[in-house]
Parts: sequence; C-alpha cells; structure tokens
Amino acid sequence: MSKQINLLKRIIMTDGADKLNVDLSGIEKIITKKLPAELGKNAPPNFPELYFDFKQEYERFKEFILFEKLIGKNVVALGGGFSSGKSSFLNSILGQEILPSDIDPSTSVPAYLINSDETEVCGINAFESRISMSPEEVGLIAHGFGKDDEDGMEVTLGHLLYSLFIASPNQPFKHLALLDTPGYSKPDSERYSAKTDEKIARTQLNSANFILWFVPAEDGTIKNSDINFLKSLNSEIPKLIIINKADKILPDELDEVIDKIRSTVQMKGVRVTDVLAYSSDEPDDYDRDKILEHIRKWDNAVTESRFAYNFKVLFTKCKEYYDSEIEEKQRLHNRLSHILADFPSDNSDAEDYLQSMDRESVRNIAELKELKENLHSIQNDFFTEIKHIADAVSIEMPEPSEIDLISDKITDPKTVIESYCSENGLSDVKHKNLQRSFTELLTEILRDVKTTFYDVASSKETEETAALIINIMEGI
Ligand SMILES: Nc1nc2c(ncn2[C@@H]2O[C@H](COP(=O)(O)OP(=O)(O)OP(=O)(O)O)[C@@H](O)[C@H]2O)c(=O)[nH]1
Ligand SMILES: [Mg+2]
Repeated sequence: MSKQINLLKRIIMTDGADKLNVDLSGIEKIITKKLPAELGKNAPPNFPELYFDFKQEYERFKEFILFEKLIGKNVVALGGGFSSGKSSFLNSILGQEILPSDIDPSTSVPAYLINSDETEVCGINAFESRISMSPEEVGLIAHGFGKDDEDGMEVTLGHLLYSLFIASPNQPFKHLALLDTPGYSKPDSERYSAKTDEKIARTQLNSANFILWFVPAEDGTIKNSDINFLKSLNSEIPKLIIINKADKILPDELDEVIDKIRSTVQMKGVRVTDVLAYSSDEPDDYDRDKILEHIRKWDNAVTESRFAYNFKVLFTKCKEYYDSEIEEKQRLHNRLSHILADFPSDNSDAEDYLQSMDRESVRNIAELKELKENLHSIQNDFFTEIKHIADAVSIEMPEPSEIDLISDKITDPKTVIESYCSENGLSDVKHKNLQRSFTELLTEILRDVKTTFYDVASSKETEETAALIINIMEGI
C-alpha cells in the first residue's frame, strides 16, 4: 500500500514542471466554445456523438504532443472484450511482464508501448502533467485501495491517469506504437466508470493505423457485440483477428472456431486481414510467426496520420446535413412557386398562406447557406490552428486548403464494384463470384501498396479502377 500511496502523491501533487510546451488555448477555445456554439445551431441529430468523437480525437492528438516519441509512429491498437488477453499478448511479445493482466478487468488506462534504447515509463495525469514512473509501478495502477462495502466500487490509480507511455528496448518494432486498451466491454457495466466505456475504445481504435482484435478461443465464436463494434470502426483500418488463449481448446475445435469466425465476419461484411490463433501460455504452438509477420509489415508501412481525416468527419457530417436540408427546402420552394404561378385568383387567403410558406422556405434556405459558410470558416480556423500546433511539434498535418481534398466518403472497392455490377446488369451469380475474388485481390494489393490509398484517392479514381477490373472480368 505504501508504494501506491507514494505513486498517488506523485500523481496528484505534481508541480506541473513537466507540462506541455505548446500553447493550446487557441485551439481549445475553438473546440469548446466556437464549435458547439456555431455548429450546435440546426445541427444534425447525431451531433452530440460526432462532437464527442471529435473531442476524443483531440485527446489522442494531445497524447502525441505530451509524449513526443509517439510522433511518426504507426499505431497498432489492441482491442477486444475485457480479459480477452490483450495485455498478456503484449507481455508475451515483449518477453517482459510489464503490463498488468488479470482475470478481472485490469487495464484501466490506455498504454502506448514503443521501442527505445532505455526503459522509460510515464503517465499523464488529469492536469496534463507527466509523471515519471518505474516499470514496477505500472502494475500498481490497476489495483485499488480496497473495495467500498456499500457499492463494491474501488478507486484505482488508473482513475487519475489518462494514459501511460512505456518505452522499452524489448518492444522490437522501431516505427510502431503498440496501444493496449481497456476492454471495450465490461462484465458488469454498472460498476465501471464511463471512462472505460465503448465510445472511448472506439475513438482509440479509430485513431490507430492498424488493429489487432482479440477473441477468446473458448467463446467458440465471435460475439455479435464484437461484430457490431468492428463494423462501427473505420473500414479502412486493417484489422487482424486473433483467436486468443488457443491453448484452452483442442486443436480440432480450434480449426472449427477459426473457420466459423472467418465465415461469420465475411457474412457480416467485416473486412479483416486474417484470422489467426495465439496463446500467451504456449506462444510457439500457434500462429505466432504469421502474426509477427503482419506486425513487421505494419512496422515498415508508410501511413498517413489519421488526425486530419478523423477531425474532418464532424465538419463533413454537418455539411452533408445542411446540404440535404437545403435540398429539401429548395424542393419545397420550387413546388410552391410552381403552384403559385397558376394559382386561381379567387382564393386570396390560400394564396397568402402559400406565399408566406414560400417566403419561409426562402428564408430557411438563406439561413442554411449562411450556416454552411460559417461551418467552412470554422473548419478553416480549426485546421489553421491545428496545423500551427502540429508544425511546432512535427506532427504531419495537411494545409487547411488541402482539407477539402481529403475524400469525404471513403469508398471501398467492393462497394464500388458491386454498385457498378448492379447498375450495368452484371449481378448474376457467376459474376458475383468473380467480383468477390477480384475485389479481395484488389483490396489486398492496394493495402500492400499503400494503406491509406482510399484516404487520398478520389472516388473517381477508385471507380475507374473498378471499371477497368470489370472490363477484364467481362473478357474472361
Ligand atoms: N490459458 C490462457 N490464459 C490466458 C492467455 N492470455 C491471457 N490469459 C489469462 O486471461 C486473463 C485476462 O488476461 P489479460 O491479458 O489481462 O486480458 P486483457 O484483454 O488485457 O483484459 P482487460 O485489460 O481487462 O480488458 C488473465 O488471467 C490471463 O492470465 C492465454 O493465452 N492462455
Ligand atoms: Mg489488459
């Protein structure tokens, strides 16, 4: 306990000496004041969720500033249900029991692991100060100060920390940050704070460049909640499913589970790189080498930071909403103008009423257009400010003028080919099979060429690629 108290003192009594050296007040004013005040007017119905994700993305961005060794690294995030063995997997890959693992939910703070010549551990507290820690102290974070008899709640040091950074020579991937996250589901959600909830896990995984998703082998299948969660993640981020704790079932059963999960994810439309088996208890017996091969490939992949794309989602969704509202009001205005043009002259009350409706729709259109312009100017202010900060700390970020060029709708080739086929009457079974294999091939090739291809390729280019493939298919 005295060790915990000592760490607690350092977490809460920090003098702030190791604070951020960049001024974030301008950007935070935009995020917390200007954005909700302006965009909150006539906002899309899902604005609260979009705004939540946006703020979370900003928290991820801040982590890169707080721990500058993350800059330039590809992030591989580990996700999955609680106790699916994420932390044990990392310990086993590192050959070092650095992360706490337990039958109870044990990871309460997201932890980034990077390669470094020297071992260094630090945590970020609620005041955004850095607290240096010893590797042994990482284990203390998950443990509490004893459960309260009344509600069974336990306060842990994890409640006081935002994130952890562990640099170690045992982390073998020089260009990767491995991100251990708290399980997205908890056994008894009443007892766990919102801090560890599904939404946070989602933004953590969506900010990553690659995802390892853990499914315990003894579950025998992939849960619907996992499928729904995976589907809610950006489909462009490569995802490798790991059937973990493979030692807990018989080899024959394992083969069946792998086949079942492969077909389930395919049937449910979740695009995954592969489904492989692992055991931290018996690492040599399963697909360790294949998993490491994927991770090594990711270590050498050239990726683009996801920040700009993820920040843009909020602006894009608001713009799409304004556009659809403008379109609807425009249609109403056209219809009313049409009716009023031939309106019988003997019914002036009705005509007055329709005219006032028409004036209202014209006013609405003007207001929405003004909101759209404001939106663009806030987008510009936001990206100008964030670029300024990003430049100061060498985080890659496009110029504000380039933001509009980031593809709004990320088009996956399968969808493009499928819609092309149905529009062109090519949807018979034979073509469907061909279509699937070509799409898989295309997806695979493009993923190897450049993971972020779809972030930068305009949908026209993707469509042209798809059309070319269909031409080849028709020639077979
Ligand atoms: N038999 C077996 N048990 C394992 C394996 N991997 C993890 N475990 C056990 O499963 C439990 C949970 O492991 P963790 O590594 O803490 O799981 P986690 O996904 O990090 O859990 P949270 O951080 O709470 O979400 C622990 O008791 C581990 O000892 C494995 O490969 N085989
Ligand atoms: Mg864990």
